[in-house]
Amino acid sequence: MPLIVISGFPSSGKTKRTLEIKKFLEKEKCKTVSVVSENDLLSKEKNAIFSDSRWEKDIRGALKADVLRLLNKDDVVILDASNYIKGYRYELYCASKQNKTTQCLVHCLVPIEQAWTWNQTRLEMEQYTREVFDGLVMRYETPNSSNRWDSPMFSVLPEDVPPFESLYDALYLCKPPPPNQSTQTQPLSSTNFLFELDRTTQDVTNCIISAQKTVVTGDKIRVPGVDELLSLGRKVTLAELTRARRQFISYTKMHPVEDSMKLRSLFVQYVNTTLG
Ligand SMILES: *[C@@H]1O[C@H](CO)[C@@H](O)[C@H](O)[C@H]1NC(C)=O
Ligand SMILES: *[C@@H]1O[C@H](CO)[C@@H](O)[C@H](O)[C@H]1NC(C)=O
Ligand SMILES: *[C@@H]1O[C@H](CO)[C@@H](O)[C@H](O)[C@H]1NC(C)=O
Ligand SMILES: *[C@@H]1O[C@H](CO)[C@@H](O)[C@H](O)[C@H]1NC(C)=O
Ligand SMILES: CC(=O)N[C@H]1CO[C@H](CO)[C@@H](O)[C@@H]1O
Repeated sequence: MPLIVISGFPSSGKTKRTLEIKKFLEKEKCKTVSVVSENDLLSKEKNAIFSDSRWEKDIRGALKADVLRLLNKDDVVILDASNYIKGYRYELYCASKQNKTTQCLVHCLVPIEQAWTWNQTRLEMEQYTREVFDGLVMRYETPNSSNRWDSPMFSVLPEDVPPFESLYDALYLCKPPPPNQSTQTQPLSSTNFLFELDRTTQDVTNCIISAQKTVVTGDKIRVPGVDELLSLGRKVTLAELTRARRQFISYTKMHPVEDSMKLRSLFVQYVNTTLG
């Protein structure tokens, strides 16, 4: 009866996690597991669907109906979809509550560029266009375990093994996840930090690229939110910025800074020094 809601960016490994969890519950816990998958409904038309809010809404409705139908049975239901809308996750929560089943959320957390890279390695007809991908990332309402409908929440990073036993406990023993998740999954602050890091650096990159289109080459560039001016002295390419961004991200992951304004300014300084 329990419901597992998967959530994450496009191409963030949701289906992979779904299959891992399914296998664990079937093999180790002798449960029957049904998967309701967005992929089955999106088929080859995902780009068209995610560009059409009404069509998208129909798909969400169909997925929810499938989940509700299965929730009545005595098995685990995993909803493998982006589930990016907060209100939608709330509706699912209300439905499972009404059906007196437990629920938990598995958040597949990957940096945006990694998700995009993963999506690039698939068959062409299965790929998202950049526009649709970016739109989905932008609309993504990040789950927050402080919301009762997003809780208990398990964040799984690409290199993590999903916390199978904790998941099982949360669903069947109604035990909340242990407070010390840090050994299995990243603590919430790091979770948010990765997002901040990804977004902030992407935003700065975009600012620089668009500023370069309007200023005279060599002029200083003002990045909103940063006092000091960026002085590159030449036109830098997107490839250079992307490389700098990747280096900055891997460095900063090891040396987290929680304040996003500070991150912004550090990244601008980094670009200033490495590309200027
Ligand atoms: C992109 O992501 C979708 C949804 O996760 C997946 O079905 C598709 O195979 C992926 N293709 C890429 C390009 O990853
Ligand atoms: C999560 O929700 C809590 C309470 O509403 C809020 O204080 C916190 O900032 C939120 N976290 C994020 C990352 O939005
Ligand atoms: C949680 O982790 C901290 C630091 O690793 C440790 O000191 C503490 O004892 C742990 N708490 C529990 C309940 O395991
Ligand atoms: C960039 O470097 C120049 C000198 O090379 C300096 O004047 C400027 O303040 C620096 N800007 C930032 C944002 O660090
Ligand atoms: C068995 C059971 O209670 N099923 C209910 C689950 O929730 C949906 C919608 O919330 C109801 O329509 C079902 O009757």
